[in-house]
Amino acid sequence: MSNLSILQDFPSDFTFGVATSSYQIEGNSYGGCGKSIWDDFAERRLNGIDGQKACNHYSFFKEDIKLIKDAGFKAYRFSFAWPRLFPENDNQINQDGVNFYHRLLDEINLNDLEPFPTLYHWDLPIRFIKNGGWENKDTSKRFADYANFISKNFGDQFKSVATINEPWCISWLSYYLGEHAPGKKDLNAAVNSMHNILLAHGLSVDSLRSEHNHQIGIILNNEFSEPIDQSEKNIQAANLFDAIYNRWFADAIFKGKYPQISLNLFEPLMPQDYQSDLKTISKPIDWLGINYYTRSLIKSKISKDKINYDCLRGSLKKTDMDWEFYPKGLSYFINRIHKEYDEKIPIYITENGMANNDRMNSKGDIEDLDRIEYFQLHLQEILECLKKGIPLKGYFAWSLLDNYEWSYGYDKRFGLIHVDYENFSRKTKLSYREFQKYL
Ligand code: GCO
Repeated sequence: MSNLSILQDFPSDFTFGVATSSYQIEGNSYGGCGKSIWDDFAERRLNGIDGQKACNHYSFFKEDIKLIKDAGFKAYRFSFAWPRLFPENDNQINQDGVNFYHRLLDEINLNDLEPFPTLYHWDLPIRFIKNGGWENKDTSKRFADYANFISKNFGDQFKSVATINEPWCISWLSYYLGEHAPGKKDLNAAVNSMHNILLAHGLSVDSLRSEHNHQIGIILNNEFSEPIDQSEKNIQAANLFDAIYNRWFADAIFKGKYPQISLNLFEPLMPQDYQSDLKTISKPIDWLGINYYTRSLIKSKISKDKINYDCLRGSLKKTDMDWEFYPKGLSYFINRIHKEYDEKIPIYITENGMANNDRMNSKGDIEDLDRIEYFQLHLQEILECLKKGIPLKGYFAWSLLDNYEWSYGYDKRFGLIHVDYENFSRKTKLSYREFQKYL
């Protein structure tokens, strides 16, 4: 039977934590938070299933921090909600929002947990929509100001900070595939947002450093791409997928350039001065976060816009998202960053976990054995990488709580802790107690 005894094999300076994000847990109907592009998207596309209440972490944050502490975790990754701090415009501060994050950070620090805030986990204030959101470079500049505000006001309460969570999701998934807010399907919009989100990162590195000596990182989601067979056309298709999904962002940050195979397609659509922006985008950072969940099988197809691939799922064991268990992909990316990008960069696994079709047993308990297995298999890969001497610093399980899983609403449960969305009660699952047992 799966268990997490592997946790005992990790060095004592390796950090274990849990991760969440603002829109997914806080509840933006509380405390004067403004609307984000996700409220608009939920209304238009998800039958109004939104994050208005979510887990009401806004009211229950002390209880949640205590749960993190009681499990034995040492760090907590959360995100600031831009619309909570600036609900109406870029100059008018919501004091309740400021107080909330002060109290949250105090609580984290009082419990001897290390805060790992992320500045942007997708809840762009709704007012940016009319200017084109991330299609518009001005949003990147506004983001740098917002980053500066956070450092100025909260910077003595945390050391590590991540600028952006998952630029691929913010751009390609949201502006080309149309599956996330704002739900566009437009290659031009996607390419511009793929650049502007990176520029937002680069500009904010400077605006953060101008206030505090932070440890600054960015968080990239990586998905392993495997051609469905070894035919030349499917290998090429998998390479293109990899260049758009993974390498686009890593190349820009670590090498100051974009991968040629995707650039060949995108260059005519890029903003004119993109090359000079790449200098800003590739400013040195202090650590890299990798979010990893699964692989895709890639099959070539002919498409008008030359995005010539389809993504398929294989026949390995799957999570409730229909994502295959593919732990080898995690060590693949850790090795790749280490060997091909920067052998010194400290790496954190900032998200990893699974949605499970959790069922309560007759005792009212959730024995989420598949989730325990998922964690165990991925932790094994990390341990192998550590043994090779790769500077891996920590691991954050996704997620502390069941929460708002974006376009899937509340159906998919990723938490170590079950949430009853009627009364917000929290109940630990077996996976939580496995971490607790071995941490
Ligand atoms: C992510 C997301 C999370 C998701 C998780 C599962 O950063 O991809 O941060 O918000 O809930 O990945 O899909």
